[in-house]
Amino acid sequence: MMLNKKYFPLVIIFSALLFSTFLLNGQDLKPIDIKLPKPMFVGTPQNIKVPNLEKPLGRPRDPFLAPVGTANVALNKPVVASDNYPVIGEVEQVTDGDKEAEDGSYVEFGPFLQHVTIDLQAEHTIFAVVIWHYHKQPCVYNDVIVQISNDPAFKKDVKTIFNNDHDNSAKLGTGKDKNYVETAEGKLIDAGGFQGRYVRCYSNGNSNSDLNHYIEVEVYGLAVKGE
Ligand SMILES: [Ca+2]
Ligand SMILES: [Ca+2]
Repeated sequence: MMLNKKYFPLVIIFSALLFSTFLLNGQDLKPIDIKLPKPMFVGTPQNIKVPNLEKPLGRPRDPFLAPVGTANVALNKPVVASDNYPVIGEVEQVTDGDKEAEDGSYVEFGPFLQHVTIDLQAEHTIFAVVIWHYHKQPCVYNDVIVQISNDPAFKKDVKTIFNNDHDNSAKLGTGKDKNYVETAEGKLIDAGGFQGRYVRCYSNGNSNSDLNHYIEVEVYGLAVKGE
């Protein structure tokens, strides 16, 4: 059967949508390209007893759109940690590009509230931060707080883009974000296009132990023009 001619414009529009980038507010947007590590478990864990836990999506996360050219600007960038002597691994592993769950691919920091700070080495407009704490077994990290600043000490000009510290035990303000189960997908946090040179991530132990882990942190952004 021949396609009726009146449908041709629809076919053209549909094809254009499929093969073009998306356009929003005059900016070309494209899904950011996140390379995922091999998953170590499937399905929804039922045995994690944590309040205010986000219901797993049950399917892959939707693509995240950001301006064309947005890339992981944290790769191989310097990292400093509140715990200078990791129990296992090295602080550099936070940005070394290895996101696999195997032993040897994570850095383990001591108990209580700890943080890592990534220096992007220039101010960037940041659209998303993706965090893999640990994904060998399902677990939930406590007091996950993610901030952006131009101040390496995070004393001023601080934008908090994620905070699930519901009881303000970290004393950085009460957070309204949900607890979540770690998976190979990592946790994607919408950074809202805030600008800054430093990204800091907090945690305070997890549902399996009181230790803090990082496999990788990616920061999807664009360098601020003129730098
Ligand atoms: Ca890594
Ligand atoms: Ca808390």
